[in-house]
Amino acid sequence: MVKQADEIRIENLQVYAHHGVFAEENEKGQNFYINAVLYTNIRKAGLNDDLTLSTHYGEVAQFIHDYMQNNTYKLIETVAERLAEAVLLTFPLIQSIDLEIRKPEAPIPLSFSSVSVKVNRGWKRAYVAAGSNLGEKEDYIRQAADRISDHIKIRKVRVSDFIKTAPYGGVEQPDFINGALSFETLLTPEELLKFLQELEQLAERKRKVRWGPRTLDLDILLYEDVIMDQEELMIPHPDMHNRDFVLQPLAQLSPYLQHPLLGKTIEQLLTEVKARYVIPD
Ligand code: A4P
Ligand code: MG
Repeated sequence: MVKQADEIRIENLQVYAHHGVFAEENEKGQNFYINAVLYTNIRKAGLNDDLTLSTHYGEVAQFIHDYMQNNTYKLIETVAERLAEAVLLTFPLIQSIDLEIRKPEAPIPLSFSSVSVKVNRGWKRAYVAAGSNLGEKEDYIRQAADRISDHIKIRKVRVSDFIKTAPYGGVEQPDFINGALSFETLLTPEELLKFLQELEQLAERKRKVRWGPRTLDLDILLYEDVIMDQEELMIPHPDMHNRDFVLQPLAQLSPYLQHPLLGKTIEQLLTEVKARYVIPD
């Protein structure tokens, strides 16, 4: 994904609102001050002098103001989290946001100028592999792709062609249908895994399959340049570079995408895997 380096800034926006842990704060209210940096691309708007090609800072400021007044939370952490998400879902040209919520009148019986929280949130690009070797294989993958597209925190979904592949890994089982997806998401890697596992459960439950080949396997291949090494979630997927049934559909979507650990493009990795399959005369 192209990193958006341009910024639109809103500084010290004052909002009288009712967030706080204490009942008195919720009843009486107090002043909050908001700093927001909106990361976006303003070149087209700048060259054409056209506001419709950018994000109207007045609308964003009003949105932040109204959101803070129309909702009441105990924690400014929650204000920051929910508000950042609401801004990103409402203004599509904003790729990410730094959002700081300051509370200079917080009920602390000490001398201080302000307390605050600051978050950075944004749309992240993720790549997912899909496989099925039971029942209406293609339907399972197609249905999962539809559910992924329908998720409110997922956008710009691209789906590869589906390919028929021989089983890999030594277990004797039916042929697979495989495909790949790319999208942008506000979900963290852990949240994305949980969502994909729910989709797997949904596919399996329908068929009441207790064991045997899987109706649906959804694996996270890549998530931005994130490298994670936990048993329940490894990113990049540890075996993706050895699997032509993963690399081929992925290369169709993003041939020049780089594997963040191996430093090679998907196309290069696919060429290498294919070369290994060539049987010498
Ligand atoms: N897990 C760790 N990292 C990840 C990640 N990046 N994405 C953990 C998803 N899950 C990840 O997965 C087991 C555990 O891996 C999860 O609890 C998760 O926390 P699973 O899908 O529940 O179980 P599984 O399917 O037995 O494991 P896995 O690793 O998905 O299986 P494989 O290795 O992908 O094997 N041949 C062809 N031609 N096409 C295929 O699609 N698929 C398999 C499945 C075998 N042969 C195949 C194909
Ligand atoms: Mg899996």
